[in-house]
Amino acid sequence: MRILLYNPDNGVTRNFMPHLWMFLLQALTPSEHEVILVDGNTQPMSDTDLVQFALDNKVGLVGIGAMTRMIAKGYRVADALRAAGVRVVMGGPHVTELPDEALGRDGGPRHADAVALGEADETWPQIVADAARGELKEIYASVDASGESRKPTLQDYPSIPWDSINLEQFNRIPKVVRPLMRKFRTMWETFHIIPIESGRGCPYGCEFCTVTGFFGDSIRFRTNKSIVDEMLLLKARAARSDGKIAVFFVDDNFAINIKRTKSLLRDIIAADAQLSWVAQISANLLRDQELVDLIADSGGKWIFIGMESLDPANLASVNKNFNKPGEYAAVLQNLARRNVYAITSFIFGLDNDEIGVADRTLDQMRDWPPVLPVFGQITPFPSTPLYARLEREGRLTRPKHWLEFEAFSMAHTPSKISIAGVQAEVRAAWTKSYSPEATQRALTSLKSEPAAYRISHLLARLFFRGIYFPQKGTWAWLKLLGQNRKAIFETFSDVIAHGVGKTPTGQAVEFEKGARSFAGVGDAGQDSSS
Ligand code: B12
Ligand code: SF4
Repeated sequence: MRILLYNPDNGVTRNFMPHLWMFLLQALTPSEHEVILVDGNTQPMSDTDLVQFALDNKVGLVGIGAMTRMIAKGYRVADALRAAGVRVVMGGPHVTELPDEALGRDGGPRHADAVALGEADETWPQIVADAARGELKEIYASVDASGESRKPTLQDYPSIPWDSINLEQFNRIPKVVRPLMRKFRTMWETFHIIPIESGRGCPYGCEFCTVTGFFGDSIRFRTNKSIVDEMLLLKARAARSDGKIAVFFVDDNFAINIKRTKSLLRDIIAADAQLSWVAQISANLLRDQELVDLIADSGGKWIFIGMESLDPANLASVNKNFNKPGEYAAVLQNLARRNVYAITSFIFGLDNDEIGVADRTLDQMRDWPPVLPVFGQITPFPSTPLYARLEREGRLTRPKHWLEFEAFSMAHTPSKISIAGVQAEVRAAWTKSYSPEATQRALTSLKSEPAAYRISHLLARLFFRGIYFPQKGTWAWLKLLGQNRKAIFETFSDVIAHGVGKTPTGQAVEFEKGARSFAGVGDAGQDSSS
């Protein structure tokens, strides 16, 4: 049987990396079946085109996985496929939270032949076998002999064949630029950001989050070896191609068990498996100096920190008071000391927010090393404690907001500010954080660092701006580059003067293995990794 795994886009927000679930399910598919991957973010297709694609390729089963944001498109595509006689199974967080909606048991139309609830590592082979026999059931859930929900241990995690998977659709280097990259032998003809998970589960239970409900509060880890092997495969692939590969550890809190994380990072270093990586880690765990050293030495470049708010009352209101805004400056300095920087994520519209929250947040950030801030507004996702509370309080204005998706548009009434007020604050925060002046300030603060870090910030800032202000087409990009010409000119002048990997005072840095591998300078930092 030929299986199509499809990840819908929503036409508004784009993902910068492929979704792990597709590669994971592909790796878990028995070898007699063939799997095709289509990500709507990288291969946008209309519903009709996708149906034609499925029919042309004689697809026997389509698997659709979607976050809440993409579900409306997911349902539309599923409807079109089913109307053409193609069977559809849906999985992922949204249908797990609302299976009745997908199966048309809530009074609405039916969208899927079957749904996979929760983690599908164990149920997927069963779904495929049932579909091949023409005996697809409606609901698949992983349960033990007594009917209790069972979570995969991750101890027997499949090996994802990263060395042979066709990643062409996920290359981040625009097609028009690739010939130039080839001609000048830059080794940047391809650039892939690859998702790797090292564990699942989060015990914190923040009010707005679906993770504790979905993955559970007990944490499960893969073995260090299986993660290191995956990185070695990717590293070998990057070396074979004229391109780069970076890794996004998609764990919700990569350092939730610091001892385990340190042991993993030590193993990555010992195996020489370093690739540049990004991970999500909460600020409270980044006080640990040795952890930060290991992060840097193992290739860590950016740490995503869910700060949410700088107001302790807001944090308490969403059960996230393990975040301590008072320690952020020190934590960020500790990271920057090793040239590791933070992507800081904020949510506006929390119950204690008032007009001016954007400026108040940006004012506090001025003392920090340069960060990549992202701003959103609080969104009640189905099955979260937040959704239940707002429903009880009669504050949901669009209770099924996902069926009428609008980016950056609220679905409930905030307490001390209007919906329009929150949206204006989010806009102001993005505008001010990614203005050419803000980018120039960020790069100036890095002037004693090697140009590699300034290039990394410059590029990241140009792309991150696009999360809120989508930059579509060559003209939009040329305009953006023109607006930031001063920062671009200064960065490239620095490259010409000192090279990419040297500080203005001449210290050499091996970017991929962390800032402290100074060639020709005392190697004081290496001890933490042994
Ligand atoms: C990485 C990640 C991202 C990446 C992008 C996604 C990507 N390319 O991987 C980034 C950082 C860009 C991102 C952004 C956002 N994200 Co996000 N993200 C994640 C994260 C941390 C990991 C996803 C992952 O790979 N998990 C591991 C895989 C193996 O798990 P999985 O995807 O759930 O798949 C398993 C099952 O669900 C199932 N399955 C999944 N699909 C399918 C399909 C079929 C057919 C079957 C049978 C089974 C199946 O099988 C898999 C194996 O068991 C999750 C949290 C989490 N731990 O999952 C949040 C999460 C998915 N994100 C979330 C949110 C809210 C967002 C944002 C809206 C945040 C924001 N406010 O901006 C944005 C939206 C992005 C957009 N494009 O619009 C929510 C989604 C909640 C929901 N109900 O939709 C999650 C769950 C986190 C949370 N706090 O609740 N995200
Ligand atoms: S927001 Fe982060 S820390 Fe809080 S429950 Fe979700 S994954 Fe855990």
